[in-house]
Amino acid sequence: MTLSAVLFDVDGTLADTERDGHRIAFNQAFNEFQLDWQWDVDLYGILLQVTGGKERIRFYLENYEPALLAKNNLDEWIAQIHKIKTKYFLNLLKKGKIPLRPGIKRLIHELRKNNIKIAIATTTTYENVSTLLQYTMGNDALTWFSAIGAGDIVPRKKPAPDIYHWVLNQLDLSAKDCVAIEDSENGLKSATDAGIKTIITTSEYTRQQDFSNAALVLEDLESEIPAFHNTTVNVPTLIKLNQEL
Ligand code: XBP
Ligand code: MG
Repeated sequence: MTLSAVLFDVDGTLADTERDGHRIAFNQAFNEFQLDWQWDVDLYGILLQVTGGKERIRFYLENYEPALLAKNNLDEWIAQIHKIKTKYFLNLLKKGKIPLRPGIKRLIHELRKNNIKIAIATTTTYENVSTLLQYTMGNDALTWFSAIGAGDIVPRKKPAPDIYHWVLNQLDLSAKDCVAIEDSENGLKSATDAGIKTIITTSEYTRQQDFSNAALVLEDLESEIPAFHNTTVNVPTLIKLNQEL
Protein backbone atom coordinates (compact mmCIF):
# COMPACT_ATOMS: atom_id res chain seq x y z
CA MET A 1 0.00 0.00 0.00
CA THR A 2 1.13 3.53 -0.77
CA LEU A 3 0.14 6.65 1.04
CA SER A 4 -1.85 8.56 -1.58
CA ALA A 5 -3.93 10.95 0.49
CA VAL A 6 -4.40 12.43 3.93
CA LEU A 7 -7.98 13.27 4.90
CA PHE A 8 -8.53 16.05 7.41
CA ASP A 9 -11.45 16.65 9.70
CA VAL A 10 -12.12 20.37 10.26
CA ASP A 11 -13.71 21.20 13.63
CA GLY A 12 -11.26 20.48 16.43
CA THR A 13 -8.64 19.20 13.97
CA LEU A 14 -7.70 21.99 11.55
CA ALA A 15 -8.73 24.58 14.13
CA ASP A 16 -10.22 24.80 17.60
CA THR A 17 -13.55 25.97 16.31
CA GLU A 18 -16.03 24.76 18.88
CA ARG A 19 -15.84 26.65 22.23
CA ASP A 20 -14.96 30.11 20.90
CA GLY A 21 -16.37 29.73 17.41
CA HIS A 22 -19.46 27.62 16.76
CA ARG A 23 -20.72 27.97 20.37
CA ILE A 24 -20.52 31.76 20.23
CA ALA A 25 -22.21 31.83 16.82
CA PHE A 26 -25.08 29.62 18.03
CA ASN A 27 -25.66 31.97 20.98
CA GLN A 28 -25.59 35.03 18.70
CA ALA A 29 -28.17 33.38 16.43
CA PHE A 30 -30.41 32.50 19.40
CA ASN A 31 -30.20 36.12 20.47
CA GLU A 32 -31.21 37.31 16.99
CA PHE A 33 -34.22 34.96 17.13
CA GLN A 34 -35.08 36.35 20.59
CA LEU A 35 -34.62 32.96 22.18
CA ASP A 36 -33.28 33.02 25.73
CA TRP A 37 -31.15 29.89 25.21
CA GLN A 38 -27.54 30.16 26.40
CA TRP A 39 -25.17 27.38 25.43
CA ASP A 40 -22.44 27.72 28.06
CA VAL A 41 -19.10 25.93 27.84
CA ASP A 42 -20.25 22.89 29.87
CA LEU A 43 -23.62 22.50 28.17
CA TYR A 44 -21.95 22.78 24.77
CA GLY A 45 -19.64 19.89 25.77
CA ILE A 46 -22.76 17.74 26.24
CA LEU A 47 -24.36 18.92 23.00
CA LEU A 48 -21.20 18.08 21.05
CA GLN A 49 -22.07 14.40 21.24
CA VAL A 50 -24.32 15.18 18.25
CA THR A 51 -22.45 16.32 15.13
CA GLY A 52 -23.90 18.90 12.75
CA GLY A 53 -25.34 22.25 13.77
CA LYS A 54 -28.96 21.61 12.74
CA GLU A 55 -28.86 18.17 14.34
CA ARG A 56 -27.39 19.75 17.50
CA ILE A 57 -30.23 22.30 17.72
CA ARG A 58 -32.79 19.52 17.35
CA PHE A 59 -31.04 17.46 20.05
CA TYR A 60 -31.16 20.51 22.33
CA LEU A 61 -34.89 20.92 21.74
CA GLU A 62 -35.54 17.24 22.42
CA ASN A 63 -33.68 17.36 25.70
CA TYR A 64 -34.14 20.89 27.03
CA GLU A 65 -37.09 22.53 25.25
CA PRO A 66 -39.39 19.62 24.27
CA ALA A 67 -42.53 21.79 24.09
CA LEU A 68 -41.06 23.52 21.02
CA LEU A 69 -40.94 20.24 19.09
CA ALA A 70 -44.63 20.76 18.33
CA LYS A 71 -43.84 23.98 16.45
CA ASN A 72 -45.11 24.26 12.87
CA ASN A 73 -42.43 23.86 10.19
CA LEU A 74 -39.87 22.78 12.77
CA ASP A 75 -37.24 21.69 10.22
CA GLU A 76 -37.48 25.02 8.42
CA TRP A 77 -37.23 26.98 11.67
CA ILE A 78 -34.13 25.05 12.71
CA ALA A 79 -32.62 25.61 9.27
CA GLN A 80 -33.28 29.38 9.55
CA ILE A 81 -31.61 29.59 12.97
CA HIS A 82 -28.69 27.58 11.60
CA LYS A 83 -28.32 29.85 8.60
CA ILE A 84 -27.96 32.86 10.89
CA LYS A 85 -25.53 30.87 13.05
CA THR A 86 -23.41 30.26 9.94
CA LYS A 87 -23.43 34.01 9.20
CA TYR A 88 -22.05 34.74 12.68
CA PHE A 89 -19.50 31.91 12.46
CA LEU A 90 -18.24 33.25 9.13
CA ASN A 91 -17.86 36.69 10.74
CA LEU A 92 -15.63 35.18 13.44
CA LEU A 93 -13.51 33.42 10.81
CA LYS A 94 -13.18 36.58 8.75
CA LYS A 95 -12.07 38.54 11.81
CA GLY A 96 -9.23 36.02 12.23
CA LYS A 97 -10.56 34.81 15.59
CA ILE A 98 -10.02 31.14 14.76
CA PRO A 99 -6.41 30.19 13.93
CA LEU A 100 -5.19 26.85 12.61
CA ARG A 101 -3.92 24.35 15.19
CA PRO A 102 -0.16 23.76 15.60
CA GLY A 103 1.46 21.87 12.73
CA ILE A 104 -1.50 22.03 10.32
CA LYS A 105 0.02 24.53 7.91
CA ARG A 106 3.42 22.82 8.03
CA LEU A 107 1.98 19.36 7.35
CA ILE A 108 -0.24 20.58 4.51
CA HIS A 109 2.77 22.17 2.81
CA GLU A 110 4.87 19.02 3.30
CA LEU A 111 2.15 16.81 1.83
CA ARG A 112 1.78 19.06 -1.19
CA LYS A 113 5.53 19.09 -1.78
CA ASN A 114 5.51 15.29 -1.71
CA ASN A 115 2.55 15.02 -4.10
CA ILE A 116 0.36 13.38 -1.49
CA LYS A 117 -3.25 14.43 -1.98
CA ILE A 118 -5.13 16.27 0.74
CA ALA A 119 -8.88 16.22 1.29
CA ILE A 120 -11.51 17.28 3.81
CA ALA A 121 -14.13 15.11 5.52
CA THR A 122 -16.32 17.14 7.86
CA THR A 123 -19.87 17.53 9.11
CA THR A 124 -19.66 21.29 9.10
CA THR A 125 -21.09 23.55 6.38
CA TYR A 126 -19.03 23.92 3.15
CA GLU A 127 -18.80 27.74 3.48
CA ASN A 128 -17.25 27.34 6.93
CA VAL A 129 -14.51 25.14 5.48
CA SER A 130 -13.79 27.30 2.45
CA THR A 131 -13.67 30.48 4.53
CA LEU A 132 -11.42 28.92 7.20
CA LEU A 133 -8.99 27.70 4.53
CA GLN A 134 -8.94 30.98 2.62
CA TYR A 135 -8.56 33.22 5.66
CA THR A 136 -5.81 31.13 7.24
CA MET A 137 -3.83 29.94 4.20
CA GLY A 138 -4.69 32.29 1.38
CA ASN A 139 -7.17 32.54 -1.46
CA ASP A 140 -5.89 29.62 -3.51
CA ALA A 141 -5.80 27.19 -0.53
CA LEU A 142 -9.14 25.71 -1.60
CA THR A 143 -7.60 24.50 -4.86
CA TRP A 144 -5.00 22.46 -2.97
CA PHE A 145 -7.67 20.00 -1.83
CA SER A 146 -8.57 17.16 -4.16
CA ALA A 147 -11.95 16.66 -2.48
CA ILE A 148 -14.00 18.55 0.08
CA GLY A 149 -16.72 16.50 1.72
CA ALA A 150 -18.82 18.76 3.93
CA GLY A 151 -22.20 19.20 5.64
CA ASP A 152 -25.38 17.82 4.13
CA ILE A 153 -23.65 16.23 1.13
CA VAL A 154 -24.33 12.87 2.79
CA PRO A 155 -27.55 12.11 4.66
CA ARG A 156 -25.92 10.55 7.73
CA LYS A 157 -23.27 12.65 9.49
CA LYS A 158 -20.41 11.34 11.65
CA PRO A 159 -20.15 8.91 13.46
CA ALA A 160 -21.55 7.28 10.29
CA PRO A 161 -18.75 6.51 7.79
CA ASP A 162 -20.69 8.08 4.87
CA ILE A 163 -18.62 11.26 4.53
CA TYR A 164 -15.38 9.24 4.36
CA HIS A 165 -16.91 6.88 1.78
CA TRP A 166 -17.96 9.94 -0.23
CA VAL A 167 -14.45 11.44 -0.12
CA LEU A 168 -12.76 8.11 -1.01
CA ASN A 169 -15.13 7.82 -3.92
CA GLN A 170 -14.30 11.35 -5.12
CA LEU A 171 -10.57 10.63 -4.82
CA ASP A 172 -11.01 7.21 -6.46
CA LEU A 173 -8.81 5.72 -3.73
CA SER A 174 -9.21 2.82 -1.38
CA ALA A 175 -9.16 3.27 2.39
CA LYS A 176 -5.83 1.50 2.81
CA ASP A 177 -4.05 4.18 0.77
CA CYS A 178 -5.21 6.98 3.08
CA VAL A 179 -4.70 8.25 6.60
CA ALA A 180 -7.29 10.38 8.40
CA ILE A 181 -6.66 13.03 11.04
CA GLU A 182 -9.47 13.56 13.54
CA ASP A 183 -10.02 14.96 17.03
CA SER A 184 -13.10 13.21 18.38
CA GLU A 185 -14.57 9.79 19.08
CA ASN A 186 -17.38 10.44 16.58
CA GLY A 187 -14.82 11.34 13.93
CA LEU A 188 -12.63 8.34 14.76
CA LYS A 189 -15.60 6.00 14.42
CA SER A 190 -16.58 7.55 11.11
CA ALA A 191 -13.08 7.19 9.63
CA THR A 192 -12.28 3.73 11.03
CA ASP A 193 -15.70 2.36 10.01
CA ALA A 194 -14.73 3.42 6.48
CA GLY A 195 -11.54 1.37 6.99
CA ILE A 196 -9.16 4.34 7.26
CA LYS A 197 -6.23 4.39 9.68
CA THR A 198 -6.66 7.43 11.90
CA ILE A 199 -4.45 9.77 13.90
CA ILE A 200 -6.14 11.66 16.74
CA THR A 201 -5.04 15.11 17.86
CA THR A 202 -7.04 15.69 21.01
CA SER A 203 -8.88 18.93 21.69
CA GLU A 204 -10.27 20.51 24.84
CA TYR A 205 -13.66 18.85 24.53
CA THR A 206 -12.43 15.44 23.36
CA ARG A 207 -9.40 14.71 25.60
CA GLN A 208 -11.32 12.20 27.78
CA GLN A 209 -12.91 10.24 24.92
CA ASP A 210 -12.14 6.64 23.92
CA PHE A 211 -9.49 6.56 21.22
CA SER A 212 -8.48 2.89 21.53
CA ASN A 213 -9.05 2.36 17.79
CA ALA A 214 -6.71 5.18 16.77
CA ALA A 215 -3.36 4.50 15.12
CA LEU A 216 -1.82 7.30 17.15
CA VAL A 217 -3.13 9.73 19.79
CA LEU A 218 -1.33 13.06 20.18
CA GLU A 219 -1.89 16.43 21.80
CA ASP A 220 -1.30 18.10 18.43
CA LEU A 221 0.67 17.63 15.21
CA GLU A 222 3.79 19.20 16.75
CA SER A 223 3.91 16.62 19.57
CA GLU A 224 6.96 14.36 19.54
CA ILE A 225 6.19 10.71 18.87
CA PRO A 226 8.42 8.33 20.90
CA ALA A 227 7.65 5.36 18.60
CA PHE A 228 8.89 7.42 15.63
CA HIS A 229 12.23 8.61 17.08
CA ASN A 230 10.60 11.66 18.65
CA THR A 231 9.71 13.23 15.32
CA THR A 232 6.43 15.06 14.85
CA VAL A 233 3.80 13.96 12.34
CA ASN A 234 5.51 14.35 8.97
CA VAL A 235 5.51 12.62 5.60
CA PRO A 236 7.90 9.74 6.54
CA THR A 237 5.89 9.11 9.75
CA LEU A 238 2.64 9.00 7.81
CA ILE A 239 4.08 6.64 5.20
CA LYS A 240 5.39 4.30 7.90
CA LEU A 241 2.13 4.42 9.82
CA ASN A 242 0.20 3.62 6.66
CA GLN A 243 2.40 0.59 6.00
CA GLU A 244 1.91 -0.91 9.47
CA LEU A 245 -0.72 -3.59 9.62
C1 XBP B 1 -18.08 19.03 13.91
C2 XBP B 1 -19.43 19.42 14.21
C3 XBP B 1 -20.02 20.59 13.53
C4 XBP B 1 -19.90 21.95 14.10
C5 XBP B 1 -20.96 22.84 13.55
O1 XBP B 1 -17.91 17.62 13.97
O2 XBP B 1 -20.13 18.77 14.93
O3 XBP B 1 -21.36 20.32 13.54
O4 XBP B 1 -20.03 21.88 15.51
O5 XBP B 1 -20.97 22.96 12.17
P1 XBP B 1 -16.68 16.93 13.22
P2 XBP B 1 -22.34 23.33 11.39
O6 XBP B 1 -15.45 17.70 13.60
O7 XBP B 1 -16.64 15.53 13.78
O8 XBP B 1 -16.94 16.97 11.73
O9 XBP B 1 -23.13 24.20 12.30
O10 XBP B 1 -21.90 24.02 10.13
O11 XBP B 1 -23.08 22.04 11.10
MG1 MG C 1 -13.80 17.19 14.76
